[in-house]
Amino acid sequence: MPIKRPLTLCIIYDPPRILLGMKKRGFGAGRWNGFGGKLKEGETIESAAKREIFEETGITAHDIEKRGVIEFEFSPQSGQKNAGILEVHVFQVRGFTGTPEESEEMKPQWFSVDEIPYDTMWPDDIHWLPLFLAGKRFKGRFLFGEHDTILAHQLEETNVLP
Ligand code: 6U4
Repeated sequence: MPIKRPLTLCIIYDPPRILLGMKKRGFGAGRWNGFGGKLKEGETIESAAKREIFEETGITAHDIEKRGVIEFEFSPQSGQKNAGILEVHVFQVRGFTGTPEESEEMKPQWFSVDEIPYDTMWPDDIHWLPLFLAGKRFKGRFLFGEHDTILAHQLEETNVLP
């Protein structure tokens, strides 16, 4: 059984606008993404989420709510060796203070929800982000192949999140 690695992914949704970040380096570079990353030792998923939001945007999040959990698995053709299974915990940032500022890792930008740049996002986002924006809770699983193509996926609304 491959190991599961928890990651956070935080979406600052302040209707009708959404804050995304252009990832400048590392995993997912060149894509618009939410904010987040790995947990540091001793952190809860929530505290890691708030830390990453601050590090990547300069915003202080006061009120975050878990909205989804998505597992990402990489087939041998994907080229992501030893990635294991990424267990991504998706949060909505409801209350925050501060103004987004560019960091070493991310260039944040507000988008209207009508103009979400799905073409330059992870290919799974177009599946689950509409559920997120509609106020649903969800869980899912995506299998990636070569060039980050989705080979298979499951996605469902749920009220029970881990
Ligand atoms: P560091 O240590 O900062 O260099 P890095 O390899 O850049 O780490 P990290 O920790 O920033 O990665 O985490 C990756 C981020 O990408 C997390 O917020 C989760 C997010 N992510 C991973 N797979 C994703 C996917 N398929 N769709 C998506 N976000 C994804 O929308």
